[in-house]
Formats: sequence, C-alpha cells, structure tokens
Amino acid sequence: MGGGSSKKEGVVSRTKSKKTKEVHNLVLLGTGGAGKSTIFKAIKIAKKGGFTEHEREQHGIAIFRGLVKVMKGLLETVDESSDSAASVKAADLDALPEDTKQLREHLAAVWASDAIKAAFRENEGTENDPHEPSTRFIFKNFDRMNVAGFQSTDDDILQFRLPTTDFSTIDYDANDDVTLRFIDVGGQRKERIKWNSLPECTAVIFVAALNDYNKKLAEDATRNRLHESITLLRVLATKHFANTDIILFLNKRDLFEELIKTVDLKCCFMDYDGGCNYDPALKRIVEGFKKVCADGDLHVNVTCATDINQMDQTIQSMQEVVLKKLLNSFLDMS
Ligand SMILES: Nc1nc2c(ncn2[C@@H]2O[C@H](COP(=O)(O)OP(=O)(O)O)[C@@H](O)[C@H]2O)c(=O)[nH]1
Ligand SMILES: [Mg+2]
Repeated sequence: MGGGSSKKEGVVSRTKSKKTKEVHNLVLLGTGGAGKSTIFKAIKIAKKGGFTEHEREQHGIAIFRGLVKVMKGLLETVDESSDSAASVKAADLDALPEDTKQLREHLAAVWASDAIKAAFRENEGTENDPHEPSTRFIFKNFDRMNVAGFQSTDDDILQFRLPTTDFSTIDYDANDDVTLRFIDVGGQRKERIKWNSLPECTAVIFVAALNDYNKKLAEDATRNRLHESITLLRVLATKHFANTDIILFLNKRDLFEELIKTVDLKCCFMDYDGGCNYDPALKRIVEGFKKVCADGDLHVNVTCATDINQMDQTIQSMQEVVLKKLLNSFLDMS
C-alpha cells in the first residue's frame, strides 16, 4: 500500500515544487458510500471556489444517465406499453443521444405514470429500500433536472452520488510554503486494490458513516458496515499507515441523529447500554474507532458532508491540525 511517512523519524512526505512550496498528500480513505467524495467535493467548494460551468454540465449529464438507468429498471417491474416506455426501454446507456430532448420527453411521459411512481415509492425509507438516497434525490427534483443543458447546483453535486473508480486530486495552497493535495479514491473492496499505488501521504483522512451501524455492505450482505469500517481502520492504522497521522471523519451526523432515535446501537455493539440516545451512542462509536488505533492519537471530527457551512469550518480546523503537525515535525528535524 502507498505507505505513510515515517513520523517516528521526524520525516514527513514532501515533494519540492518548482519554487519552494512543498506538496503534502492527504488521502481520503474509508468504505464505499461513507462520504469520501462528498467531503472531497466540499473541499473543492470551500477552498477552490466550486465547480466550472463545464463540470456542472457534465454532472447534469451524469444525473440524466441516472434518471434513464433507474427508469429502465422501473420499467422492468411495471407493465407499461406506451411508445414512451418503449423508447426508454430501448435507450442505450452506453450511447445516450447528444440531443437529449426527445428522450427527456419520453422520460417525463413515463414518470407521469401512476404505476411507475408507485413502483418507485415502494419500500422508500425502509431497510429494504432498493434506491440510494441520491437516486431518491434526483427523482424528487425530476422536473428541474430533466431539462436539456441542465447544470447542477453545488447542492446537487453534493447530493448525487457517482461511485468513485479513479484517483482525483485537488491542490490547495494552505500557506506560502505548503500545498495540500487531497486525493479521493474508490472505497468498495474491489477498489481498494488501487490503494497500493497511492503516493506517500502526510495524513490519512479516514471517513466512516455514523448511520452505518445497522447496515450491511453492498458487496457482502452478511457484514455490518460499521464493523467493516472499524476493521479497515485497524488494518490501515497498524499496518499500512502505522506512522502516518490519521484524521477521523465520522460522517452523516444528520442521518445518525435521526436513526438513533429509533434504532438502538446495541444491534452493532452488544456491550452498549446507552439506549436510543445520541451522546452515549456517539461516544461508543468513537471508542470503537479509537481502540483500533495503536497510539490513540486520533483526531476525531463529527461531520455532515452535505452541509457546506459546517464543512467549511471542519476543513479549516483540519488544515490547522495538519499544518501544526508539519511545523512540529520540521522543528523535530532542526
Ligand atoms: N445526508 C447525508 N448524506 C451524505 C453525507 N455525506 C455523504 N452523503 C451522501 O452519501 C452518498 C455517498 O457519498 P459518497 O461521497 O459518494 O461516498 P464515498 O463512496 O465514500 O465516496 C452520496 O449520495 C452523498 O450525497 C452526509 O453527511 N449526510
Ligand atoms: Mg467516492
């Protein structure tokens, strides 16, 4: 794995750029769906002024593909014999038309069907919900988004999920001497193999979703997601990144706040007896993560990645932690 810097020897990862700036890599790791890419996007909004017109348009096209894909799936479960239904069924997801007008009209006609709407609403919000929240989000905004040339807003970009398969980076000048390079990677088990080719990192930002405590993995329906997340952090913190600073983002605070009101954390931790209460449940989850980090030196942030104002503050304080660490390691060396 793309190992860590040697904190014990006082050496941090650094690449001298043309002038005097040092580039420090900060990689976002964690299981799939925890919120890594959403945090990455929040960093882009908070520190790089957001997205270009072209990126917003590309994202709008990705949403269109999402609408077509899900609609095709719904049509497999419902008996709709209209011309519009036939056109949507025949749409080729690998080669959607440049001029989307006609297909969008067919999509709208299919979406107007009560049977399709009923099929989409089935199991909404339950444990067996077949649709991700981001799919629910785009269909809630169907009329606004199913328009040719549609450009996503910041909120659309934060809410709509595109599973990550490649590395993406954002470079941000934290001060006159240091550039922070944030790296986003895929997190599902099959994607983690690529973590082997990560460059040397100054810190790992490990992202876990708080509301995962009653959920199973997409790639293994027998495995509790929070347990998988804690195990993954243990492996990273004791093996591959044993000498690298780890910053923990316990994400999806908003969803956790709701879930804990009705679902006891006991379903995940047998020893937990704090009931359906936010504070003791959060404390027990934090303990679970801290226990697996060898030196107990874990910086913990509780986040809601879709709340850009809150993320702005969290990113700022994370930056301060990293810069302070860099300064300390520089002083250690001199
Ligand atoms: N409500 C809520 N949704 C979130 C939060 N963080 C991420 N999401 C959503 O969770 C989904 C998965 O997030 P993503 O960043 O793609 O996860 P990744 O696989 O770790 O990169 C996306 O639809 C996000 O909009 C959060 O704090 N609150
Ligand atoms: Mg991702």
